[in-house]
Amino acid sequence: MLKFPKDFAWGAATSGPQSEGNFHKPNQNVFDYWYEKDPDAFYDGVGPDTASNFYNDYKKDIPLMAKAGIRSLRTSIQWTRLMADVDKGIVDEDGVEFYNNVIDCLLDNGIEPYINLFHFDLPIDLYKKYGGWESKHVTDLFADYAEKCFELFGSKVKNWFTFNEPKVILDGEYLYQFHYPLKVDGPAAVQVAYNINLASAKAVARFKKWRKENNSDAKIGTILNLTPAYPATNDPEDVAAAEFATLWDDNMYLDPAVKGHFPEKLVKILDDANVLFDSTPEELKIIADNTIDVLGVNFYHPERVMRPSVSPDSLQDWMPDIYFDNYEMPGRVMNVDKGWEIYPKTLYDIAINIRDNYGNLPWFVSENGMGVSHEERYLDDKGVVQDDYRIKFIKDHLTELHRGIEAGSNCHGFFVWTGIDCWSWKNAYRNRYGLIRNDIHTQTKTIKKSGQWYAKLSENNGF
Ligand code: BGP
Repeated sequence: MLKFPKDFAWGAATSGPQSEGNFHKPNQNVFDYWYEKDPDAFYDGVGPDTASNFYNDYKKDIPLMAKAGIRSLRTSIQWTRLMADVDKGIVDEDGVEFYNNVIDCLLDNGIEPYINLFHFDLPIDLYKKYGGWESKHVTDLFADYAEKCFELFGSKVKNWFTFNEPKVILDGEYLYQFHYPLKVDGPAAVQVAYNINLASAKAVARFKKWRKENNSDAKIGTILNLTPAYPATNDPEDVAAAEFATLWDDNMYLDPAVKGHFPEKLVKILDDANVLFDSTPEELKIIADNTIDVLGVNFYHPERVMRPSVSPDSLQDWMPDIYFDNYEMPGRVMNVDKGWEIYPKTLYDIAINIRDNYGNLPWFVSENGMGVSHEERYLDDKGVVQDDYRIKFIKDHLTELHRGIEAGSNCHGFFVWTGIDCWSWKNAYRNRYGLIRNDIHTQTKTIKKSGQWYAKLSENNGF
């Protein structure tokens, strides 16, 4: 039996936009806006306007999650729901009431709320007016919104997070065109990465001030999808490519958040390429002074890297692709539905990296899970999805995580993605991740075999 440390947090993660549905929301985010323009891209019987109907169903959904052993729930507040006016920072009373009710309901059901403030859901108005994360003004608006959240819900929430996966904002919105505004602009991506780090540090600064004034013992962190890059071969060119990929994809966010500064090697590379972000000494001081208390790590698959195939001369503008290429390892174990390699050992490597290179900061797995399509094929005659593949996936990852903890890494929780099947940015409802099945046409929710297993896991603090 693998036992986890005392008070280990067994949780699940979701986000506001992926679970709530749009009901009575005063503002549109980039996804609502895009969905209105191109519904087919995000629709699979149900779109983000309904999602998993958590807005209407939370009073039923939360006890069901408790039944599946979920003792902590990470979700996000939607900026566009909380604020009546995102530009002026005026709150919407219905939004405030909704999040208050959700937090109360979680606590009443013995579930600890972990609240994230930004999960890809930029208010479209801030994009149209200011250029979104390209603008430093938006970093101040974000800090104002964050402060409102601390004031409104801070007496009940002990775990706050600023951003989910900043890297995906760059990849999707500024490099590889899978999130709105579908740009290809490498230099803008560099500035966006800097601005998001700045916005996060500004929110942390507001939090620390609020915490002091209110004598609170709450914690703040950020959520990163870390994927240490493994080189395809030992050839120095592949090794250098993997080193750049780790700097660009991970350390660009991890270092400012934990150490208070950007990695020097990366700064030099960007400077040499004439694409270094615009910064001021005052901003760099905000970043230096406002490091996080705790780190959330989302982990799904490793990153395998080889030397680049793109030559700088073939591009009009700078792109990170001139330093590395992704590589598919022959013989890899795959989740074929999602197209992701399954390689749990990376979780151990992440644990050791945080232990050795990031001051053994407290951290937890803030997302890990397996997306599978057409799960109705696995329904038994009682209507329960027999998802043994998901149990195996989680067990294999927990085994590696446990090894990392035994080796001294300071990990205090594991949050599966996700509690109840939810809508996805890229896949709508094609791949399901939940411990609880959602029949999206009737919004009927039923615990899967993995949910029954998770209940025992969290009860026994191990398996
Ligand atoms: C993470 C996101 C989640 C979630 C998950 C699964 O990157 O933080 O929001 O969607 O990935 O990925 P997908 O939905 O693309 O299958």
